[in-house]
Amino acid sequence: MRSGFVALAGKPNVGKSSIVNAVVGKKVLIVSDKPQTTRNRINVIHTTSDYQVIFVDTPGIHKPLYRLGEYMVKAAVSALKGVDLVLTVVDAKQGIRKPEEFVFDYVNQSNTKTIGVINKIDLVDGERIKSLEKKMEDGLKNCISIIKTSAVTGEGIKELLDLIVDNLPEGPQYYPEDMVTDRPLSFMASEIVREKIFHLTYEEVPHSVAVIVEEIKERENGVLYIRANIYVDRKSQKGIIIGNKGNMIKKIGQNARQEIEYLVGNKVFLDLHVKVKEKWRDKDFIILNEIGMKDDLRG
Ligand SMILES: Nc1nc2c(ncn2[C@@H]2O[C@H](COP(=O)(O)OP(=O)(O)OP(=O)(O)O)[C@@H](O)[C@H]2O)c(=O)[nH]1
Ligand SMILES: [Mg+2]
Repeated sequence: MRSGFVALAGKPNVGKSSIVNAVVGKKVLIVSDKPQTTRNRINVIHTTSDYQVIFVDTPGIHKPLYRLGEYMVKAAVSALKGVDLVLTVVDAKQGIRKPEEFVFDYVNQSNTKTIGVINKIDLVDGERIKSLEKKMEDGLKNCISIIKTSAVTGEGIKELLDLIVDNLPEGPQYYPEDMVTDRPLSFMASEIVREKIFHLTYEEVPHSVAVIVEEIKERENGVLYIRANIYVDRKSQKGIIIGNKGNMIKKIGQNARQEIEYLVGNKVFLDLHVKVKEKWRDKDFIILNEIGMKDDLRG
């Protein structure tokens, strides 16, 4: 059996989480069109009878403005060491400039072998892709190959997986074969709520939101009860999240509930509460850290 850990590295919004979802063939990680969607390291496990690939998804590497951002970049950079392979992802449309070179520097410093991934090729022409390939070859010192993908059309995704597996060492099955992520249900549910907020709100609002699941329990009628707090960092944002006559919170709740029901294969009652925690991104950003650690109350 081949097995190993494969970390994703790249600027925010290049499609790291989308690529992982495309490779494993199901939506495990949250995705949005806004940068800095992913805030924590999350392992996604893909097992067959021949191999086990553990994808280590990471926050986008950027120049942080808040302590939360510092934490995110630290989580991303530290994930590049001690893995078997790094996928260095760029967005074909955005190209390779200073922020990408900033990412390349971290990948080079990690001394881990890397596959360069040019993603979003559905958005550009062949000439552009060729020039990016050259820039990637020059910029990444331990680059073993470059591959072109579209996480949206699926182009190049199978080739990427084959290339990853070919470059993994022989090793044990680290996780049970039916395990998809190392994070508990409480974390995955909070992520789904946060994703819906990312999809429905704009500008600073999505970035000012943290979601923590406080309670999960199965009720006697078989419904899974989930209580979560949505934290915003300013009073005015509480009104935006609740919306006119509660329309926004209702929409967030409906969208998130449907997806959590699909995930757990059970009816869900989602009980959302909005709270203000002033400037949490600089003071209490650590709460984000805890959500992954909290016991999964359902077992
Ligand atoms: N057209 C196109 N869009 C893509 C592709 N891959 C991802 N996207 C879109 O790009 C946006 C960002 O995708 P994510 O997967 O959230 O990006 P990320 O790199 O994980 O971003 P962070 O978590 O913020 O670091 C989403 O709107 C995706 O739908 C692609 O191959 N083609
Ligand atoms: Mg992401």
